[in-house]
Amino acid sequence: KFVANGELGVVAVGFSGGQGKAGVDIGPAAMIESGLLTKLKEDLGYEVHHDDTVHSYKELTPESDPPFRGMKNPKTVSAVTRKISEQVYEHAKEGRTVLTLGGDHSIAIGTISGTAKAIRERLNRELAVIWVDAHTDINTPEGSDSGNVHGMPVSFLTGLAKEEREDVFGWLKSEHMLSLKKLVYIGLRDVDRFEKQVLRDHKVKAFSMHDIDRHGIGKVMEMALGYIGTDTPIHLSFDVDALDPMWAPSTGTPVRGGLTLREGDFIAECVHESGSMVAMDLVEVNPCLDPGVDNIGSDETVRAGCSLVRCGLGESLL
Ligand code: NNH
Ligand code: MN
Ligand code: MN
Ligand code: MN
Repeated sequence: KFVANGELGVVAVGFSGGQGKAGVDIGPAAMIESGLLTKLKEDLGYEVHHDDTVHSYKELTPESDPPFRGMKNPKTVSAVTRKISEQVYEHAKEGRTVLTLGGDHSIAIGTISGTAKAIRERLNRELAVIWVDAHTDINTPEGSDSGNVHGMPVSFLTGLAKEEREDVFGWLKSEHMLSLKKLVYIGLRDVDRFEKQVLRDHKVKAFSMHDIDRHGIGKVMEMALGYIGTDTPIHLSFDVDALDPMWAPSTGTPVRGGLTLREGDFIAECVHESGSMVAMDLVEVNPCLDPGVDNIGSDETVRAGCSLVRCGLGESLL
């Protein structure tokens, strides 16, 4: 068993190019300023490895980046996720648990590819991914209605979408990839028609809000972790929009009828408790989108994001 060594690698990604709304790039700073990393050190006892930087990757922005195969900012998102992949890999190869704070969900192309590569090299194992989200983010460029790459990361990571061009995700090699059989979704409620067909064609394991209502979150987590098995490293990719907008209103695409904060925390706790979690992403916190007054919506969303991270890293253990 791959035991956690008490070391945590943190990558803070201030990036919003995978979608159209400004502000998701300040999500990580908001979570860090609210004291998240200090808590992880002082209360949870992690040895935190962080470069004290919220990376914006501005130096990687190409001069011109017109749409390609319908994708918006293709070269920018490719270059940024390639860099994130290396950063995450460098942490993971040392046996550190890796926490990535986003940023929009396109950054998972980097985080998951970096973890997958390190886990193959270090443990000779394939990675499993638990993707907690209102959305499946499995559009191919041609299947996407929006052209936003944050709706496509899973298709590139699983090889459903392929592109030869090195500067448009062609850098993704087999060692970076994830099997569609090792993917589990939780919290779905806004899945595009094209994506539903992909889930059916490939029999992807998915627990929608309907399944959570039917079975309860306890049973759903039992089934999700049972499907993955006890001997497979897990990357938890948590989109804050999985939570109901009541708890996380400040996000780019809020969808009503979502998880309570407690259900979200419980998911993260169960993944932690499995002892198999090797990495976690917390993405799509956008403090600039606030439907409330006096920043109440963004404060609550940041608070919820921090809570999910702490639960994933073991806060609730007695
Ligand atoms: N499915 C839509 C798209 O591809 C929306 C994706 N938006 C998200 N995903 N926030 O988590 O554009
Ligand atoms: Mn960093
Ligand atoms: Mn997402
Ligand atoms: Mn989403």
